[in-house]
Amino acid sequence: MSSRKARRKDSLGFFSVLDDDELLELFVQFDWESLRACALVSRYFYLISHQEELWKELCLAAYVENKEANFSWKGTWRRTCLHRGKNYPSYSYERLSFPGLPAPRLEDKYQRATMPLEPLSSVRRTIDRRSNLSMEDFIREYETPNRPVILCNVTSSWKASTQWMTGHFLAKYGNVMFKTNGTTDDGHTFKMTFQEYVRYMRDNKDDKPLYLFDNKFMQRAPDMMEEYEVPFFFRDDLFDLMSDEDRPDYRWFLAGPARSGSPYHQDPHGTSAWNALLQGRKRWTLYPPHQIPPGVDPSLIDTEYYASPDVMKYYARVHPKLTQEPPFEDILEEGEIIFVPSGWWHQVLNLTDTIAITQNFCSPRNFQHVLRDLISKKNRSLWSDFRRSVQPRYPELFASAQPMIEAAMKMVHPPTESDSSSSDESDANDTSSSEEDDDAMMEKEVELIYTPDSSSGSLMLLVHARIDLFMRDNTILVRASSNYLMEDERKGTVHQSSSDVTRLGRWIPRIVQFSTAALQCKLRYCSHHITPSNSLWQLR
Ligand SMILES: O=C(O)CCC(=O)C(=O)O
Ligand SMILES: [Fe+2]
Repeated sequence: MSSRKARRKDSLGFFSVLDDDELLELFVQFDWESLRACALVSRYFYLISHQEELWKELCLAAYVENKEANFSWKGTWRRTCLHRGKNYPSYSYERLSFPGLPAPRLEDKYQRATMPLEPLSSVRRTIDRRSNLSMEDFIREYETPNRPVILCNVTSSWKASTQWMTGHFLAKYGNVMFKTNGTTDDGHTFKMTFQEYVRYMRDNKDDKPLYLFDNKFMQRAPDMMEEYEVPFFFRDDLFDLMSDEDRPDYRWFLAGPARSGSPYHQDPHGTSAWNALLQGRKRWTLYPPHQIPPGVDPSLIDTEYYASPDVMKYYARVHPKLTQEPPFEDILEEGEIIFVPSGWWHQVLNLTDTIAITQNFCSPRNFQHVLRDLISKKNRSLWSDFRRSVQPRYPELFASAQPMIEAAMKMVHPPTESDSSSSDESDANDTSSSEEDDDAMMEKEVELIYTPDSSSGSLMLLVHARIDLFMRDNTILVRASSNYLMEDERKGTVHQSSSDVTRLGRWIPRIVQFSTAALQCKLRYCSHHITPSNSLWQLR
């Protein structure tokens, strides 16, 4: 065994059969007390249990109960989480590093969080950039042929162009809660005030920073609606004929620090979009609809909105090895607007702190793309609501799209012998669904137990953790629970915790291989009054 492997095994014990990604998926099951305790097991446990993404998950989950309003950023996700605990003694220490310890995945994450962005901050610009474009020219040269373009000198009359810089914006909207792209444990969007978000933007060390991404900003900050306007190129929007409740989400306020961004995706419902940048710089990469970008997993396109790696993962792993045709690429500068045509794949990396506003729309030019998408995605209520609202006003658009509508319908519902007709009316009324049978939980498949060796010192942390695996439909579910007892000055204290059933998958087969053995894991515990750097001398 190579010495690197041996060192890893020595520090991880039985857990060394799991690779770093698998360990992270396991550790994400723990509550904050377990995760904090794990740092004292060994050097490798320390490294894993200090991963910010684990603490980020815990933070987002914690603020469900706390109604999110009290969120206060403390410089790292770990500190933010721990310092909200009532009994946690607050002391600070330097985070340890173990240069000799091989932890390839964790090192990759660190590399993504720290790699300089300068080399990505200039690019051969391959998207047209136009000033003073007329509506006619925009339609003829870009919208009808479905080609991207960057528009200059459009936002200068907006209040937002001078007031939506973080400083100004903070003064006016600092106390407003905005939605982020984080999800809480109960499936809600994680929100925070702009003030806290700015503090987070300034000193986070994430490789995949939380992105402020709010489709309801106008409800909490209605003044913002007066501070920008839809550019005249994009005012034809057939979705405007639907009620606000019925139409799909279509406008977002976006703010994010360097390294945040949007992985490759195609915008929803076949719409086109415009994205106006009020502060900062964004690197855009686009591919036409038929060309699946490198890094996108074709097997996930139908089920995942982002079937692609995070933006920084893309730049660290995929970008250096690009062999296929280069994307259309450019850097959107402050005050510019990019037009993203229907169906185009696009990815965005924020190169600095950024503030932007974006809207999606359906005009007579991308109308057929939208229809095809609404029909093919089998979103029947949206399709029938759209048709009910738009057809009376634009009968000629529907008439000219009729052959396409019929062809798309046939693709979704190939006619069977018993079908005398396959009219779209019957499709719109079809309410059949494949609902999950929630009671179909099958029996437990495997139980893993690890217990400590009780001979390693007077201060002991006993950990008994249990991982239950379930099969439901074709998905493996995991439930982790742990209880432990600290024999220090808090003698007799028993903490119990259990995390929710979570959908996982990849690491299970590896565990199942040796599931028959009980896992023995030596834990040495030092009182939390001793800083980890003092205590770790005895750890492997
Ligand atoms: O991160 C960005 O600016 C791009 C956002 C985007 O593509 C979207 O909202 O669909
Ligand atoms: Fe998009």
